[in-house]
Amino acid sequence: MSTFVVENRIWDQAETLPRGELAALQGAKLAETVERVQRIPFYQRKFAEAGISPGQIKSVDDLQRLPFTTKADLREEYPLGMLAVDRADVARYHGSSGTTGKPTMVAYTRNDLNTWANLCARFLTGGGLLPEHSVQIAFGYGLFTGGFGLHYGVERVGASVIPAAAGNTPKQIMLMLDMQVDALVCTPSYALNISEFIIQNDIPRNALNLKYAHFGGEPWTEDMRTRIEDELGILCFNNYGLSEVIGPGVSGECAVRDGMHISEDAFMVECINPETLEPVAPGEEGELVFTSLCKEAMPIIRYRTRDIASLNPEPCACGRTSVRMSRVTGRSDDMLIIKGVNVYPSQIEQALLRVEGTAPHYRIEVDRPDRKDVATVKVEMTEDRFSPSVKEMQELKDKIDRAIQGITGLRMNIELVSPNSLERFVGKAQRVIDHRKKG
Ligand code: DLL
Repeated sequence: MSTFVVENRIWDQAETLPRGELAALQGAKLAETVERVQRIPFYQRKFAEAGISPGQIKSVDDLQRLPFTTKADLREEYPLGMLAVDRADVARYHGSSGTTGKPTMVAYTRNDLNTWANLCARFLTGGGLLPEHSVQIAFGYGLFTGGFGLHYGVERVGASVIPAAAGNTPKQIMLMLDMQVDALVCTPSYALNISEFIIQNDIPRNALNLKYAHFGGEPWTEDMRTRIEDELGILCFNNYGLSEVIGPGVSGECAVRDGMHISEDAFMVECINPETLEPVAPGEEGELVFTSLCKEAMPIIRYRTRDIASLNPEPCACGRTSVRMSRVTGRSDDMLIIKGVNVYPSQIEQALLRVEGTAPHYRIEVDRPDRKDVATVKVEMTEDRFSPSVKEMQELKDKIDRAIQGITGLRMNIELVSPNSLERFVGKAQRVIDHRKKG
């Protein structure tokens, strides 16, 4: 465990606004946003279809009268149908990491970039960043919002950036050692690779000066946090965001680390039942929906993220007044339905991390031979458990089988594979291969 202590620090006063003041501010900004989106033909149509005129939207209570926006809508408007400003006023473009086809392009004005840096500075400050720290950013720098988003957030705090970008793990570690880096920023799955490299190469942990890390960009579990914290002797913080909404900076953990504070002065959040589209109760899981309140270039109304999480409106010990979101348990489009049971890759991860002798590198393959779903989990053994004894291998498989069954209620085929045999990822991990036809 880390001996590093993160003191409770708050970046700006908007984080602690009394709820009443926040609602008034949100109402005013919502009305402005609704006016602004009238410059976008897509929203003109949507508002007309819903029979709403912008002047009718005056307070936060009117949010639910507005139409939803989906990923499919954004695809149809590719590349810049959702732009609410002249192209001359755009300062930067990014794109979301689409697994297939074209990315979804997003745009920022100068003011948007300023807002974004401020939002990233908030969660970074909440999670330990001080102006005297140096931060290694091992996210991709490119269309992906992770690299540049965090980069400007770190600079906004006044700390120094080492823009290492993703990949080349030996070099990452060389930099971390030589530059005595204080904090690491990357995806949790890439952090796992970095940690693995450090262990495999017998690099003494005290040669590193690393104190904490900010991970985001993909789902991860509490067990994964414990694992990385133990291996690297650091504190790990979770932060969340998506390009369509702004990028990283939508929410992040504070020193209490009990949920991610949503920057509600910049976004309104809802949590809905993805089937009925009705709000779920606080604490209940549902799909997160965000409405931007201060974006100029690409304001967005009620964006259905497909991310499944729950909201906690209880006040936090840190003094921030914002609603906190739980970890994202999965994206509704990553959810597997196996024999009629809903399973998220994060549940498998949780099970595997609880079985000694397995490395947290896994792949889930699903197929449907003879019209019956069959799920196979390929999991790497750790070096010390890799054994020629059939009996030991069988015992390990049985343990994994029981752990997965305990969490998902399902039996899956377990395939043990040798250490270091599964592909490693430097950005977002791809852990599921579904051979069944979708649809
Ligand atoms: O991943 C933005 C980001 C970059 C956030 C770096 C945090 C750090 P996209 O590429 O558009 O943007 O992917 C967004 O990634 O809808 C979630 O499904 C997932 N995601 C992002 N952060 C988390 C997280 C960036 N902390 C999609 N936990 C989102 C779980 C996350 N899932």
